[in-house]
Amino acid sequence: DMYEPKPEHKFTFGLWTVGNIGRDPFGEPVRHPLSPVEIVHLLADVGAYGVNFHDNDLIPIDATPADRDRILREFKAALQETGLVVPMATTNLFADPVFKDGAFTSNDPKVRAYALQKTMRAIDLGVECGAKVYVFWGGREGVESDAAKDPQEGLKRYREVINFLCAYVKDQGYDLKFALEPKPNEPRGDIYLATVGHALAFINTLDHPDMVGLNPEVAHETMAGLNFLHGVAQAWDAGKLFHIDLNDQVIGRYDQDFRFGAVNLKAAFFLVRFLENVGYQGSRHFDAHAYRTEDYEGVKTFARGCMRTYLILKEKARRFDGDAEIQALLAEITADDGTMAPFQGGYSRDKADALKAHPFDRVALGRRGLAYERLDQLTNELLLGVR
Ligand code: ASC
Ligand code: MN
Ligand code: MN
Ligand code: MN
Repeated sequence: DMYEPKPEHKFTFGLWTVGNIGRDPFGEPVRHPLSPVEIVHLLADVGAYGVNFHDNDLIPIDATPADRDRILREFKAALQETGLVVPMATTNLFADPVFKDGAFTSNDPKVRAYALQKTMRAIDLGVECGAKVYVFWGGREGVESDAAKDPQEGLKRYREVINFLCAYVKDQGYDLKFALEPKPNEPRGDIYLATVGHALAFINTLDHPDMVGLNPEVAHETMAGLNFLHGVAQAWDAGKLFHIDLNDQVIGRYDQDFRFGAVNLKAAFFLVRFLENVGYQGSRHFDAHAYRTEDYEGVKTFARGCMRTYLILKEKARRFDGDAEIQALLAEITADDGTMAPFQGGYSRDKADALKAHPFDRVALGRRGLAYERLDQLTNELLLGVR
């Protein structure tokens, strides 16, 4: 089976993804909770490469030190047994009531200090399990009312904590990079660092910008109404695509975290093609969960579906790039007769003067049809399996 997941594909899932019990704001859980060890075995069963976690997916927030040691021992034994690895870890800074007004950006300095303590401990735990990337999803960092918090103050607090934690990682000698995960809203009315673009600009204001990159999520940029591929491309261009959260989402709906490819197959296709063609080496992490209608058989179908769709789209990308008609169209669209070479590249005064004096046939340039309709239809037909 050419669509079978293999370790080199670097497919990972969070403990919280296949472990999602289907609670929502209107309804109780529909699946019984699985232990971390059971989740590791489920993921091994479906062919995943790795498993990621929030600190409290693994160790309950109120665990005793003895609980912690036992759980960690059992979890590591399951990793040993299955060969799964832990490429990424993160902190749960959103579920407990203490974080109702944010963690790093809470108005309460005690909450901010507690969040910092919790994150240092969670970093230690993640590194102990082998994580090389540490994700920051600030789900509660924001407001419902702008009367409550000055957004400049929120950003200042955020920056101070990320700077502190970068210094902590260096001081500990950890081999660990940070990845900020933007989201525009939900669970807060408005969340700080709402999109990839916001986060990229913020990184440049940090003490150690080299240590900090992005973990863009399909659903989150889509919730903001944005083109996910464009955000990913800009993160890649900036050398900041440290990790990626794959799933799917309908614009304008609640935070759905659907199976990869469940909504917008064409967008998923161009995303996979991008990741494969630029040579992205990081995890293909699925931050998604099965529909609330599913039992654990359905959860396995969901997880297998995420990986299988990725691999099918990867094969489609190979065909797109090898399709003579599509490639001929692309060559035609980007054709260059070389006459503009004197005006390209960096600035010189001579070049500027020559370009200012050059006559263009504006009307002829504007009359040219670009055949994007044909290109897009060919793309659809390739995806629909008739070419
Ligand atoms: C994460 C992450 C998210 C959130 C969410 C928690 O670590 O990437 O999008 O937490 O999945 O439910
Ligand atoms: Mn999400
Ligand atoms: Mn995510
Ligand atoms: Mn999520």
